[in-house]
Order: sequence, then C-alpha cells, then structure tokens
Amino acid sequence: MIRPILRHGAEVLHAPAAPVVDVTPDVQTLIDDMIQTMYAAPGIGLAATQVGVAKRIFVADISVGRNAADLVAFINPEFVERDGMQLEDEGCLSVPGFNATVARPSRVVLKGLDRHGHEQTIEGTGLLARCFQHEMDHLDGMVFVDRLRGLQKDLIVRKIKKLARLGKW
Ligand code: GNR
Ligand code: NI
Repeated sequence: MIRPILRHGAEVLHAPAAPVVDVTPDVQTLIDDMIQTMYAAPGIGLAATQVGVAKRIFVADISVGRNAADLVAFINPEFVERDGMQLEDEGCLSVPGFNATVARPSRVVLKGLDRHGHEQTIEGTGLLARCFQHEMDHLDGMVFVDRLRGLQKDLIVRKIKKLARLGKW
C-alpha cells in the first residue's frame, strides 16, 4: 500500500523517532509499504517519519528499482564510521520543489537490522552515503533544510510558510 508522504511542518517529521523493539509482522508490512511509496514517488530513500510513523526505520535504493540488489531496509541503524566530505545538491520528498547544496561525509558505514531482523552492516559512498545520512537525519527529526544556514535557509522556510498560508502545501 502506498502511504501519503508528510510535508515539512508535520510534527512527526521534526521529532526524534523511537527504536523498534520487535521486528513484528506490522513492522514488515510498514517496510513493504515504505518501499512501494518510495518507488511510486519516486525517490532514492524514505524514512518512517515521512509516512507518519515515529520509528527508526528507513528504506533506500539509489537505482530507484532498476537494480534489485540496491534495495536496502534498515531498522535501528547506527553510524559505525563516517569520513571524508562531499558537497552536492540535495532534495527531499517532504520538501518538494526545493533543493540545496548540503555538506556531508563522503563515506559512511551503517549497522542495524534488515527487514527480517538480522544484523547487517553496509558501507555507502557518494550518493548512497548522502542518502544514508539524509535518512538518518529524518530519524532524528531533522530535514535537510535544518542543515542550511543564513539566507539560504530563511528563503526556503519563508517560501514554505507562504505556500502553507495559501493552502498550497
Ligand atoms: O529522493 C531523494 N533524493 C535525494 C537526493 C539527494 C540527497 C538525498 C535524497 S533523499 C530523497 C528522498 C527523501 O526525501 N528521503 O528522505
Ligand atoms: Ni527526505
């Protein structure tokens, strides 16, 4: 089932999510729905908070369905390594129509559970590293706009507020 994606301003997007205690069938259904929702959008990642669930779960596929091996689901992910630096353009399904350059480490290693509840450790570089960090931010209640400073941030926040006021957000 495709679930609606919440937009910047929805409370659950701006609060930290709680760890998953048990990988129950409900969690597996949620992950299946998140994968469908990510592909339908289309996007390269999706965090549970974006579909209104305050749990530490995300899915990612930088091939957007072209390569089955690229699909990743993480439950309770944690950083084990982070190094380097990359400056690239970033967008978010919860902030449609906006993008900005965000500084991120160029390589990360994440550890957590897969969708069956088994431990997994995955390394990401380049776009995958960026995607992993973007989704980790979502689990901590942070959206890429929160990583911006000064005029760039103010401009996007101001435009979102205006759209919301006009009922176009
Ligand atoms: O689809 C997405 N593209 C993207 C591009 C650059 C950096 C991060 C991303 S993640 C985003 C999907 C999304 O909002 N995930 O939370
Ligand atoms: Ni996002």
